[in-house]
Amino acid sequence: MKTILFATNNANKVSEVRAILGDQFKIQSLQEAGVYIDIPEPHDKLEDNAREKSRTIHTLTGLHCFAEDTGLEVRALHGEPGVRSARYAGEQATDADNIQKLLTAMHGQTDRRARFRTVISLILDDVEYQFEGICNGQIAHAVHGKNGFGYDPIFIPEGETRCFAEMTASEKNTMSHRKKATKAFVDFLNTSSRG
Ligand code: ITT
Repeated sequence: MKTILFATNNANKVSEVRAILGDQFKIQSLQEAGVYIDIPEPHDKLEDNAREKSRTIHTLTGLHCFAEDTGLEVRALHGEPGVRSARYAGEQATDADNIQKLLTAMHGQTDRRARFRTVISLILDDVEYQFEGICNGQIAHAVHGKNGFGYDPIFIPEGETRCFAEMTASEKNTMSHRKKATKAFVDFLNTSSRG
């Protein structure tokens, strides 16, 4: 299995995972597979939403595929926005709306600890496998940088002074939640000789 379908409508995720994987596996996007659907995310756990996305696309296409769900979990907000990260400021919220809502919620807060958590759900021969990646860090007091996507302008990973959005894509890809989850997923594919 050299080609695997990535069940996401987020083009930023596709380019990050492609860059992380290099030429080890060929990632096919939903667009390339001719699949145009709004994948449901109805659950209150990243694990369940990731599974919902991969199963939906596997049922539709019959192909080996994987999906991921990612959330930004903020300690002082009891894990919010978490699984609701994409819709934090409303169903049609933009990245800027979500960031603004989070900065407002964190106003005056001294405990700025947060983490990104990614759960990948892989379906191979009708069996599901999950892989997790966590990146600890802090919520900045204001937006910084123009790279990346989502909450990258306000997330400072542990051991860094810059936000993800101030880093190059390859710098982010050395330390991100997505990098860690993708590495676990690739190690599994390689060790189970499915590559
Ligand atoms: P799919 O469900 O189609 O994969 P999505 O954009 O809806 O795409 P998620 O539900 O996983 O994906 O996204 C949760 C939110 O977290 C969304 O607002 C993203 O922009 C944000 N996000 C995900 N990964 C991120 C990253 O690496 N850096 C910053 N923000 C990220």
